[in-house]
Amino acid sequence: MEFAQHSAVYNMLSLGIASMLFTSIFLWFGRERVLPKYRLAVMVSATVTSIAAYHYFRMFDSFNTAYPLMQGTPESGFVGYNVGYRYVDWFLTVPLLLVELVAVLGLARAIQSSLLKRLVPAAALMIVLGYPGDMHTQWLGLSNGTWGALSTIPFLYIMYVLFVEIGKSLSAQSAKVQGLLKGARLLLVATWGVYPITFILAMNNTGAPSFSDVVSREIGYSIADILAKCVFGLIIFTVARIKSAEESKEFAASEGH
Ligand SMILES: *C/C=C(C)/C=C/C=C(C)/C=C/C1=C(C)CCCC1(C)C
Repeated sequence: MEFAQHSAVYNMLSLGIASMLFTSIFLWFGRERVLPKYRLAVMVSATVTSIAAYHYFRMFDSFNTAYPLMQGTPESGFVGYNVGYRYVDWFLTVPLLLVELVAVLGLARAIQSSLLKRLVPAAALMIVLGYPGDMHTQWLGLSNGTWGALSTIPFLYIMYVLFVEIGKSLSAQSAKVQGLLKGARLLLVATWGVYPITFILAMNNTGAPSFSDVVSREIGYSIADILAKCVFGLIIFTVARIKSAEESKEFAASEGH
């Protein structure tokens, strides 16, 4: 690995730690500044970035052990970089991101649970099926591309539920909230779309990923993570605050609206 490649991944993972950690702290402190009914959405957002902050520390460590710097030159260490941290992170955080989106909508309980019963298992399945592809082990004799294609099935199902099913509930929201939620949904689709593209760019059906595969994959996933977890979480927080002010005059007055 070249020094520039090493620095790019090193700095990206470091930015990941800073973004996840400080968004978590902000959201944990901010949770009191919304009505109680929206607190769950904010706390789930904070949980997502906290889980990710932990895993970014692990990835940073794993990367430095896999490619230690010897007198300024990156060498290959005795153990490989463990992409498993990302997948364990996603297995926990991707279903929770969908929970935070559904929670902030403030829908009737029955609709909320029917949406989550479909979204959460689909999200978990998408991550589980993607892992063997990014591990590059040709598990069960299937190529990385085949695992990626299998993972795309639940991915498309999630997109369908977000657009068609959640789209129906948007008309019940105020114009201001509708605009923000449409923005949040667009951000979700645009950033979640970066993951399969990154997967394809680093997909190497002939064995272990090359250095440049590792570099493009780590940079792609890290940028997408910061947008899909931190920026998305801050939009959810803003939606929760606007809805709180719309629904309670006392809250609006106490927050100086
Ligand atoms: C915070 C982490 C997030 C939002 C991760 C999202 C991950 C995906 C949408 C991954 C999707 C994949 C495919 C659709 C096919 C190839 C394999 C994956 C797992 C990269």
